[in-house]
Amino acid sequence: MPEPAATISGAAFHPGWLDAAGQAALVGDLRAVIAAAPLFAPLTPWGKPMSVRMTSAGRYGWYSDRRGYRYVDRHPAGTPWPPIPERVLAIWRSLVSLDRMPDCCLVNFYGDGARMGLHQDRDEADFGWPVLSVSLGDDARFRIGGTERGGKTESVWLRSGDVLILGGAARLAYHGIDRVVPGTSALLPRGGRVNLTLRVVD
Ligand code: MD6
Ligand code: FE
Repeated sequence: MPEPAATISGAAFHPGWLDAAGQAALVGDLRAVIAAAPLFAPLTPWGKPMSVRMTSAGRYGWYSDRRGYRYVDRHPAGTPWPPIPERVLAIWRSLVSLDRMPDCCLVNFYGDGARMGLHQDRDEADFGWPVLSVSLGDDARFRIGGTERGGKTESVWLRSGDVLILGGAARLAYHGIDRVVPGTSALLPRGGRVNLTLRVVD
């Protein structure tokens, strides 16, 4: 597997992994995913809608409501999640593995003012598999720390086309998005940011 250009708190950072044409093609694929499985704002376990709107592709989609965080096999409308686009799977094959494909591609959309608080990705069964993230659209400040809440953190700007992989000792690192800067990318005609995360679920 290719060496990352940098490591941030143990996460492998591949800035500019996708060129402009690759990013635009991916946006086209995601339009089809969102047409089949519209974005929605999950409720936190405390009953408040998240500022990030989400949907998923794959065998499982990530979901949250008052009953907590979990993976479900249907969109809230009752329809199956659409398949993960081949172009997305190709990124996983290049950077993670040929032996097992992800079960879920979570699609996060950040409009005006959306952010994501520090969290761990730990709803999956096997932490031996990394989580791979792809950034598209406006620049975002990503914050990452250790495996304990309240520890030291560092931040990195994620730009359109960047790939970041949380694996190994960083698999359970706390991380989040402090802010997204409007107008920093022309990829999405109405602005905003999309983040894809690929996960092996079970
Ligand atoms: C985001 N990313 O970039 C939020 N999770 O919008 C994540 O929550 C994330 O970047 C697991 C692994 C990589 C990530
Ligand atoms: Fe995460």
